[in-house]
Amino acid sequence: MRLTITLAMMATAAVGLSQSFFDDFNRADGGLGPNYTTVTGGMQILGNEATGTASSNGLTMVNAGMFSAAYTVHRVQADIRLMDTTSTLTYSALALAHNGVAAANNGIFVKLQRQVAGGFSHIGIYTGAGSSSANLVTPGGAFQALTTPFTAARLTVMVTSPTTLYTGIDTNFDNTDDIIYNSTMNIGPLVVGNGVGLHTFGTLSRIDNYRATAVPEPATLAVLGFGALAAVRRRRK
Ligand SMILES: [Ca+2]
Ligand SMILES: [Ca+2]
Repeated sequence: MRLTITLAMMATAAVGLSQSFFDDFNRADGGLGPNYTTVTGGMQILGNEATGTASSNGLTMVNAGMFSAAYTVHRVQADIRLMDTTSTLTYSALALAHNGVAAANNGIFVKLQRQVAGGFSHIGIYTGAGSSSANLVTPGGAFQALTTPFTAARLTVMVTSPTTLYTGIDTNFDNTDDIIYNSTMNIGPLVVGNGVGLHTFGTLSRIDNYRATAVPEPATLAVLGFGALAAVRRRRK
């Protein structure tokens, strides 16, 4: 009886409660500041936007302390854009459900990449700090061409069920996603966590208005709890 009451109270408490971390990067050029931790590579502020420090893969995480311990960060969103339309390789990436480990099969890492001249031409729905994985399956492939390239968009990456990852691209900033991918996560082999992050390959892609949203959501907690258990098991080995 006590369990039933407790669960009901939790469900009630969950309604309407969420936490957000937001950064518009509107401050002096230089480091991202104390809210971030570099895992590999590096990020900087340039012209009130976030961008990479080098043309290399990488991962920078938002510090875990930005969210209450019992909350699950289930959604990350940002505006991304290109500085020009040349063919130079560059990308902007958002990390979600991440444990801060850069190797393949750790966390989610979604990037929009300029592979050919004209605009963001490809999407990579990856793990770690940009690795393809058989444990994160997207129809059309982990790395695929976009039908219509664009130079700016709002990218949303969200855990929508214990096994499903949603990626939405809003190419005209009207808050309706115009390109959508639903990926299947094979949690267990894919080790997830409760972290979010970002990365840009080179300085020709930018990230702005970065927002991560956390909720006390049982379904999502189950996903991340499983990942945490897997991480503990891995450490014990
Ligand atoms: Ca800004
Ligand atoms: Ca739209």
